[in-house]
Amino acid sequence: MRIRKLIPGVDPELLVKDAAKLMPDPARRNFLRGAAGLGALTLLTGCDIIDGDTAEGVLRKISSFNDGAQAALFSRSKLAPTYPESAITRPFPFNAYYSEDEAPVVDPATYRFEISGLVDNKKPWTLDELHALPEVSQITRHVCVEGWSAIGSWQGASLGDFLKRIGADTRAKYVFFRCAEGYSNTIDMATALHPQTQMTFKYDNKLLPRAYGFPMKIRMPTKLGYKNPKYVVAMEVTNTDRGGYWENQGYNWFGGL
Ligand SMILES: Nc1nc2c(c(=O)[nH]1)N[C@H]1C(S)=C(S)[C@@H](COP(=O)(O)O)O[C@H]1N2
Ligand SMILES: [Mo]
Repeated sequence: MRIRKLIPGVDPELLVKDAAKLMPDPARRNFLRGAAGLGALTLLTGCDIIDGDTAEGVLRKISSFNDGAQAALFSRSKLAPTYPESAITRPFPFNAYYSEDEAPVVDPATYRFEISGLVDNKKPWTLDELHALPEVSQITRHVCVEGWSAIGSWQGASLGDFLKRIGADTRAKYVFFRCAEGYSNTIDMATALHPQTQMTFKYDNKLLPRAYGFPMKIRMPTKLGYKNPKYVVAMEVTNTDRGGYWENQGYNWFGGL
């Protein structure tokens, strides 16, 4: 533990409170809130809070500590809960950083799913080719950080199987997705290979409506809503973190549930 000096102009109590909010597990959160102070923060995160760090820098260190902790705890075999048809939320809510009438319109005839990076076969995929992949289905809960959640029914193909089919290097660290309107996400390879991670073409057994991401979204019931990209047009398998729309604005990178 090496705290040499407090950050000038920053109230240590407020900093600890902010840090507590970023903690993934309640026990640690409470420990921090329980007046343990900056020393406890260093103890818990192993972050060396040194002279000259800004408050933001400290919070960023804790956030990346969380990413690491969450990634270490993430189990490829632990499944998100599934639900019966009767539990489906109707109508399913729309969410994006714009209103529903501004959602991108993708032409199915000219659509190509572009593949790049650490992959043997980079051939772009047409929608018909994607629809011919073996179908998997899930009824799972989508959780949005804006304070709502909803149970939906999604059908598509297993992303893990697809990655193996195209000869992706599954030892690579990340998979990056780019969307029609410029939204994006980078996810960790363990989540990409998770058995419930789905390249989704249908909602409730019908083609994905425009609002829900036509022609393809990536559905990850182990991740928060903002990590589930809609209108996906390109994928890159990479060892470089390409960030994401909300991640770049400070949302937790791992975004696990
Ligand atoms: N391309 C794209 N994907 C996106 C978003 C977006 O704005 N653009 N918003 C994310 C957020 S914050 C949420 S909660 C879900 C909402 O998905 P839904 O409209 O199917 O409920 O999409 C996620 N994926
Ligand atoms: Mo969200």
